[in-house]
Amino acid sequence: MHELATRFPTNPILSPAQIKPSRPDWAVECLLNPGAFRYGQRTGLLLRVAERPPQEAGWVSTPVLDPTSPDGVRLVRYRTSDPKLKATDPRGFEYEGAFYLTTLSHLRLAWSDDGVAFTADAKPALSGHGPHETFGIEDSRVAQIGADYYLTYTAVSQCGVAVAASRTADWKTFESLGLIFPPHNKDCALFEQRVGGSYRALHRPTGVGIGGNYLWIASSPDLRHWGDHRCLAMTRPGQWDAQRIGAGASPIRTDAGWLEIYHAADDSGIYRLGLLLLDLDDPSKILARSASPIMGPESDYEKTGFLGGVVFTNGHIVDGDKVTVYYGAADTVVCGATFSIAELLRSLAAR
Ligand code: MAN
Repeated sequence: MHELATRFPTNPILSPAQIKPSRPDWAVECLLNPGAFRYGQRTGLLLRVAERPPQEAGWVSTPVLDPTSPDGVRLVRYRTSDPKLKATDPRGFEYEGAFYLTTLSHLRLAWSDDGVAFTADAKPALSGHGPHETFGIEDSRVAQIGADYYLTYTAVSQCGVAVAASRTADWKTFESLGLIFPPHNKDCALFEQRVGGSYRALHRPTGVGIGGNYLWIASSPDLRHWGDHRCLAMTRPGQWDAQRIGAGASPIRTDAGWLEIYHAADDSGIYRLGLLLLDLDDPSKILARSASPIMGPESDYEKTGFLGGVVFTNGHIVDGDKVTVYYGAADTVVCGATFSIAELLRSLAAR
């Protein structure tokens, strides 16, 4: 792999220990996958904060939002020795056919004057609400469209994994736009301007049986109702993007086309980043795709953690030729890296 990333020397830039839990009896287990945006002179990150009660030996316990409980939360708790418990992935478990996440995530703002040193707010900006977010909300993408910021994020519940959207103009009040893609769907990135008169979104529906974890593109007249669905890119057997692929943040408009930084897992579950170049006038056409990743887990903080071997991005800031990618490393800490857009485009042309 030819690495094109320049990592921040100060990585990781934010870790769980720097974040105040949303309840005093919980611990922040993972800090990951931030959306990124500019607001005035500052850079903002919308972090995913994954929490749970401190774990006791011999038990697995996870919080689930439940409006019928007195404090709005129910604790799901099983003995690790229970033969009905199936727990092989640190991110989730299954009990008698019902699936759960091991942590409950909310979205938290962090602010910076230089894009490198960030201070996180003490309280969540957005938490799960309603029946489709009882297992929390995750991995926000932030698109600036006109004067508004549109947030798309994963809404998880027993009903499935879906894409929810919200809108804000001031980062203080958020208007919910509800679910824009039903289960199973995630990794939704909006284009920040209309193409051919309509809004566009990249998203990742997952097929059971026939189909897979493929990247799709859709169109909308109003950013709420989506149609004209097309399968854009599939996984590639045997390659670094064999198991699943999904969009990162909003595609970057360049003279050569829309440049999308996407994530992919290989057959052993290692997450890396690569590129798609889409036609400017018809982004359902792929002009080029990375033969090899532009970045993968290399540093210790990317190789070991809650889920080692993960580099995952859903937020970046573009400044001339420079794109600063904010990413989750090992699903545990938040990091930054920069790329030259010209160099990224050259890596596609060099094939
Ligand atoms: C999924 C999501 C992400 C996570 C990666 C790697 O794609 O749960 O939030 O970062 O897996 O674990």
